[in-house]
Amino acid sequence: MDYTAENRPVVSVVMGSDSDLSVMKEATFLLEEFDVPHELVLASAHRSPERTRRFSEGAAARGVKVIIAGAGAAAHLAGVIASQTVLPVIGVPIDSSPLKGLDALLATAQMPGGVPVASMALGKAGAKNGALMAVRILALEDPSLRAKMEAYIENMARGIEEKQEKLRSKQE
Ligand code: RP5
Repeated sequence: MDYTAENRPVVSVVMGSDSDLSVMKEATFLLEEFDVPHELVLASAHRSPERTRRFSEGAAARGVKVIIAGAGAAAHLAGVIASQTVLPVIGVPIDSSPLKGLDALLATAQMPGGVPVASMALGKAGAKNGALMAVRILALEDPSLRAKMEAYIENMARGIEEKQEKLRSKQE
């Protein structure tokens, strides 16, 4: 990612391991679709705590407005980041463990009172919704982004109408 002023990331997509990329790229695809400048960051709450701390404490000063953090297993990444920044943190639990993500889901959702993490669904749907949630937050202060989100929602509804039409014509 190019860190020039006009291209500074406003969303950080953070993941605990490069093995999470196949899930978290769903978030970056959507941010690209909405033309939201973003960055992809590797930081592990357990394996690189110092790097995670530096990222969390420095993100707001770099112009980042929303953080999406995906991790699997004992997924502390989103919570640890949320404890070290005032930015909104969206957690994406990843189904990368023998417990198939139940561990990550609970670790992401069950934050103690005082340190909020907005937990998404497990896996790719969660990564996708994490990006959409970030766009909705940014759209509060950005009318052009709000218009894009409205168009996205209308387009989704149109897709259902079209699929319904296809189903109907197959049944005839
Ligand atoms: C977590 O442990 C990561 O977020 C990943 O989902 C999981 C496994 O990591 P690797 O052993 O594949 O690097 O910290």
